[in-house]
Amino acid sequence: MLSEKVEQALNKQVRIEAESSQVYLAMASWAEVKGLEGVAAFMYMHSDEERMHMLKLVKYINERGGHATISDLVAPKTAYGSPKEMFELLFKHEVMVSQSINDLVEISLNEKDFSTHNFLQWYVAEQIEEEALARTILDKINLIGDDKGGLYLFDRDVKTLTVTP
Ligand code: OFO
Repeated sequence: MLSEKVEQALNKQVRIEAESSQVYLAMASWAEVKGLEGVAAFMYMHSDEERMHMLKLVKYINERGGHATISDLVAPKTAYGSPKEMFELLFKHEVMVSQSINDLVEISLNEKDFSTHNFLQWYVAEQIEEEALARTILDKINLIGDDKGGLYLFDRDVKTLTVTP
């Protein structure tokens, strides 16, 4: 059985993962409209992954006798000044998600909920990957600068960059 504190914190994470999915979806749509097909494909795929992160939490909460609640979400930004600005936001977003997972791990330990602590290790590992990927992409974007040819090649190759869901 989940304590109220852990249940609340897990439900907060359900919302954050759902918002992440929306953040990536908004980025996918913007990139598609701007003709960045590869970036759009990457973002659509990532949006699906975030939904999977959310569902995994929903199932876990309900399995442990809690109730996963689905709430309304904060609307994501829908336009960006440049691909660079978009990827900077993505990186910041993932750092925020990591922080939230870390807080959750701390709560599970304080509540002596070792099952939840164990369950969360998957998210801890996932965030290491996601942050590293976001940083790699940002480095590439910074290297490209204003070079249109570089952006074309980046768009072609970014589809191959992925994290394991
Ligand atoms: Fe990209 O964050 Fe989920 O876990």
